[in-house]
Amino acid sequence: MKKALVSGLTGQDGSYLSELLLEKGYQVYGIDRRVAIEDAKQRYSRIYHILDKIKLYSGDIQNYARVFEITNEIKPDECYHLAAMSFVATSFEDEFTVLRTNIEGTVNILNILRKIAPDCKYYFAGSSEMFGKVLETPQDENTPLNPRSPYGISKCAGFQFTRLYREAYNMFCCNGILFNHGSERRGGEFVTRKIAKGVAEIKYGLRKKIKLGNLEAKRDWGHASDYVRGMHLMLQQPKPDDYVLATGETHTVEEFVELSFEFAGIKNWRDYVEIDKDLFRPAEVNLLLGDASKARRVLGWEPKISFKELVERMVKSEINILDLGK
Ligand code: G4F
Repeated sequence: MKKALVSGLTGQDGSYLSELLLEKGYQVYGIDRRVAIEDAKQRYSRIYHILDKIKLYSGDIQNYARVFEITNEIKPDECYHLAAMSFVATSFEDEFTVLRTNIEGTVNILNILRKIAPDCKYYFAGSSEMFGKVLETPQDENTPLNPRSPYGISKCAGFQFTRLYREAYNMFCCNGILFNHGSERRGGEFVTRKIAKGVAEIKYGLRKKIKLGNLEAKRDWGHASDYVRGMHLMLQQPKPDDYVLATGETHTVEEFVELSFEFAGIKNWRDYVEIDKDLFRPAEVNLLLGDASKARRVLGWEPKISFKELVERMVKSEINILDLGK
């Protein structure tokens, strides 16, 4: 039985990846940062259905000694490093937490693997946010990095460290460069979930408006369940490498809003959306559009869920939650 260690297992991607690894017969271990929420159903909402099949170790990736202990006990065959402070807007407010979690946390894991599990295959969750103010379109593995947020800068550092460990220590280290991906399990602060939830609440008369920032930004949005398949495939190749995962389509935030209202059966969406200047970022990434040809060619990866289906699933899921609560 292969052993996989997943940091960030309780998050959106971690939950889909764990399901996939369990299906494939892996033993799945997670590093779980303690937070002061006592209700396990709420805390582990995304993984509650698989909690008895995985093993969670309490720890923080910023704590070298603890991660060393955990890794030493498991001796994983594969390590998927997903844990991060992943919300771009907050990264402008609290740069220091981003640096510690996203850079120091990543170097901790890499350094520990080098010392006690050098044959472990390693995946780093790189991000299209690293392309920032894009220098070419579409973006692929050769597009220069040009980040525009503390989060983007931190991901560039993690990306470069991952490459460095591959080249300097001959370790099996891969970078995924993942474009935006949402799902029914997306965190509430990201724009897709915020819109889907807001639209469902408007439908049920629970609120009148959704406050949003920049509606013109363009993103390449896929479904997280497709992207975790790509992560796993990267670690099954004969050689480590870096891969873009993206749909190859870009849509504005406005299109996401418009379609969400349409799926909820509400007309005249503009009547329900208020633009809030405070939700604009000090520096915005205006356009992301990925070219995943390499992943298609080498990994045989391709996304199955379209933009339209992603929006439909997210809106319907929020409507269902409210239906169940009635
Ligand atoms: O949903 P977002 O917060 O995602 P963002 O910034 O693109 O980052 C996500 O994708 C990255 C991959 O490129 C990941 F690495 C990262 O961890 C995260 O998953 O914002 C999307 C767009 C932005 O342009 C933002 O300015 O939506 C715009 N937006 C407009 N109104 C808003 C809002 N974003 C949020 N979160 N909330 C708003 O009210």
